[in-house]
Amino acid sequence: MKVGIVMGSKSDYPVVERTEKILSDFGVEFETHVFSAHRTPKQAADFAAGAEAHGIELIIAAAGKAAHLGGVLAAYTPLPVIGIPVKSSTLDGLDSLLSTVQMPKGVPVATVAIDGAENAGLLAVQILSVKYPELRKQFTEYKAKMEADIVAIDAEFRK
Ligand code: RP5
Repeated sequence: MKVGIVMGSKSDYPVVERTEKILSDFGVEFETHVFSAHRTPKQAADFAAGAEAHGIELIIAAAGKAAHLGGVLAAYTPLPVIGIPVKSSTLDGLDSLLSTVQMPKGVPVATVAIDGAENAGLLAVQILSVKYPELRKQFTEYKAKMEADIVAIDAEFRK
């Protein structure tokens, strides 16, 4: 199982490395690229068109400003695409969010929150877990731990 991560610029990496950490924690292999929908559109399109043949099962696209990367990659592949709108401009990421999420019907990009890097990784794990039962088990354990941690914090307030 392999995830392809694409960011529009090296400057997006502080966000993307949080997605990489989640995938690593779940033992999901990934490869990370820098392709821009505007600066290197040919490379972006070629990557998306060839991703399935290279064993990639899902793509995560992180971009800011006029963030068309997720949509362009989704246009060239049947694989599911998760978009991370990156906060990288004076508009606080609202520009990136709208550019990523407002896809025309027929070409969805599953968009997480602005800078929602961890949720992008977790959503990738959930999607892949439909095919890989061991991932589903890990994700179920992750949720149980999250619940137990919050229950323990609540109990702290009652001491
Ligand atoms: C977008 O523009 C990138 O995804 C990045 O979020 C933003 C700024 O890019 P740089 O000017 O830092 O390369 O295309």
